[in-house]
Amino acid sequence: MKLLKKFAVCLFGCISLVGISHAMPAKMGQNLIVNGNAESDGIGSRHGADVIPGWVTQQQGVAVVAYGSQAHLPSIQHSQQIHGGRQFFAGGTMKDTVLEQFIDLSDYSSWIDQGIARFVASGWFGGLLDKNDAAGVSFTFLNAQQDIVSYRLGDIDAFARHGKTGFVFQDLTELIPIGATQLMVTVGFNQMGGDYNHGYADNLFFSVNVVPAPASWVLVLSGFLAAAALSTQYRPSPSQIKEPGLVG
Ligand SMILES: [Ca+2]
Repeated sequence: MKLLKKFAVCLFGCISLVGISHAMPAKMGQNLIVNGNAESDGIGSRHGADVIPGWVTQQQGVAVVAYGSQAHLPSIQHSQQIHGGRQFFAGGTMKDTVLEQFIDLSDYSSWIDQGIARFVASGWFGGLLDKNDAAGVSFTFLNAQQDIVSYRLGDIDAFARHGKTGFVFQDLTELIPIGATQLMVTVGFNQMGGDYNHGYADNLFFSVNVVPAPASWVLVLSGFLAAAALSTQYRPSPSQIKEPGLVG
């Protein structure tokens, strides 16, 4: 009888939580960055693109480059290591270039304003051999008063890449500041020398989740010890990647 009672309580809890999850925005947990993977057009050139879907290109210098398009650039093998698809972003022909994108967070206000919304941000950041050109991304949260809280990933220099051409993964999970209504995503490419900006970026990712993740709650209530594993299904951390996007 006791067991039946416990089961009924658990079932009620699960049904309630499923009900909550249904009320959540459809994109909860999904990547909200448009064209964060540089795959939304077929440019694939070393030169700057006039238009990159999803992004405002402040100096029109940022290039969408095809993996393996030139011998010294990141290869198809690099792409296979990081699931990079056909193309990546490069700083291009301008010394310092920027991509910018705004993401509306108002669909998530109920959770953000309770302090229970967290974000997961990640990306692959790279460069060429011993050149210190680097790309980094700032995630800047804005509220109605334009007060800002900012986080940054990337800026991987040649030392961090062991002097190899390729990409290094970085990720970050934090609570979204209470009151945030908008996110500004700014990708900066900084050239340190030479005649081409070899700061690279690919697979830029930003998602919103609730703390703790509803799926984990259901599993905990159901008594499954696997809950912890499921709730950390986001992305591998750098320490889990043996050779993070760097080929010989
Ligand atoms: Ca890509």
